[in-house]
Amino acid sequence: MAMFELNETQRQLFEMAKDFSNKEVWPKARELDETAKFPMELLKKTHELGMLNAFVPEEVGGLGLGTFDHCLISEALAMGCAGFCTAALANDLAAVPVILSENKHAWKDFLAPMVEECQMASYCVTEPGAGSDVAGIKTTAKKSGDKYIINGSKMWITNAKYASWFFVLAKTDSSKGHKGMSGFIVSAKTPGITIGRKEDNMGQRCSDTRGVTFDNVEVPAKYLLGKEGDGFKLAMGAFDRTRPAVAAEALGLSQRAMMCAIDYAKQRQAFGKTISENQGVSFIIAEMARDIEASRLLVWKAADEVDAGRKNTYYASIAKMFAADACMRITTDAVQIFGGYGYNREYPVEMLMRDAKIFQIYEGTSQIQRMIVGRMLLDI
Ligand code: CS8
Ligand code: FAD
Repeated sequence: MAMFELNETQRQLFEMAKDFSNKEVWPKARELDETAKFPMELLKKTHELGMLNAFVPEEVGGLGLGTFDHCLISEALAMGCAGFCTAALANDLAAVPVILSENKHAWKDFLAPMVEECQMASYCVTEPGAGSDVAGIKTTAKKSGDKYIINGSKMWITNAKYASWFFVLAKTDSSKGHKGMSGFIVSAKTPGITIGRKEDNMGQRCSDTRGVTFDNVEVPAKYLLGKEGDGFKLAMGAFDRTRPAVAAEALGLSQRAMMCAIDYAKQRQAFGKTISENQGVSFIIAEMARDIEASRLLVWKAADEVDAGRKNTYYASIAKMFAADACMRITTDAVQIFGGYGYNREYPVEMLMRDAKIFQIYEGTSQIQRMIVGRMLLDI
């Protein structure tokens, strides 16, 4: 692809996704925020349009979309509602380690059905005592004949109540640190799984976040992903593909916040003219546009690198940290442009600002992205 231009198919995909998002998602965003209701109907429509679970490989009937195309979908969906977009993206996060593992049993039994019907999935890595430090997890998986027995607690798991299956990272050999970790695909119907209460989050309130407990959960050995010890790298490898998509999600939300700010600035009167006529206000909007354009180029670069088969960890972290931090700044500035009305729930920008915050926390905090890039540049 030409680095600065979409091809015709990508342009059509982006336009279709934006059209759906503007017409069907954005009008429901406030209600989803107020009710915190899981957006199942919208997810079903997204599935019908072929934009949910689009990562599923062609070999098992999916579209097998690459990360770049996926980022276009994420940007567009997040312009409608970031919580809804997170629910959709969490499916991909769960699916990527399964795809990377090339476990064909898992592809057939768990990925193929996601093409047929609108099924959800979860990525279970974080625990109450370990988030940034993935190597610090405590969940164990012990081999017993042709099964593994999983015990432990996961925390902050997106889609947990609605998931048909979970990607679970667990320790198969506690003496080996990250090299003793393994990844499993676990059916949500397996006895011993307890799903916790829905967490009452600041933003993206329609997204479903819960704790998940595994108490002697038996998993057939054929659902071990890769070999024992491959889990940490599969869990990290997923981020190389999903951090660009999360950055694209932040970009979409930023875009919506700028659109709201421009509309408002052009109609709000103060001192006998619209506030947009003040250079002080136009500079805020110009800086929003600058950061949106830069975020998009970083997302495209990070996605293009991994689609081209090159290691993109560095670019994925740069894109994620930049787009997340930019989104927080842009949504905060959008509230500023709305003045007192920005601080009030009758207008949408306070919701956008709350929705933005999580981008600096999940999929690796903004500090962790800096740590990854810093380590690579400084060889530490
Ligand atoms: O722990 C790592 C990290 O990334 N921490 C952040 C955790 C995180 O991002 N969690 C997100 C959870 S999911 C979520 O929030 C979902 S939000 C809802 C859905 C949203 C929509 C999608 C770390 C800090 C980078 C790793 O630190 P260390 O423990 O110090 O490990 P390292 O020494 O760096 O690496 C150990 C080995 O792993 C290999 N590695 C590291 N990164 C990668 C990637 N691909 C493949 N392999 C990787 N990216 C590394 O090479 C080391 O291998 P060795 O062979 O042992 O040398
Ligand atoms: P901690 O790791 O305790 O960090 C606390 C603070 O310390 C942060 O500011 C962090 O940046 C800082 N810090 C930690 N270590 C360092 C360091 N070395 N250098 C500098 N600063 C540091 N996880 C999943 O597995 N699956 C999901 O689907 C999922 N969805 C989520 C949805 C939501 C709404 C939320 C809130 C979280 C979700 N998470 C999920 C978990 C998320 O990835 C973690 O919350 C995140 O990685 C941070 O981990 P922590 O909360 O344990 O914070």
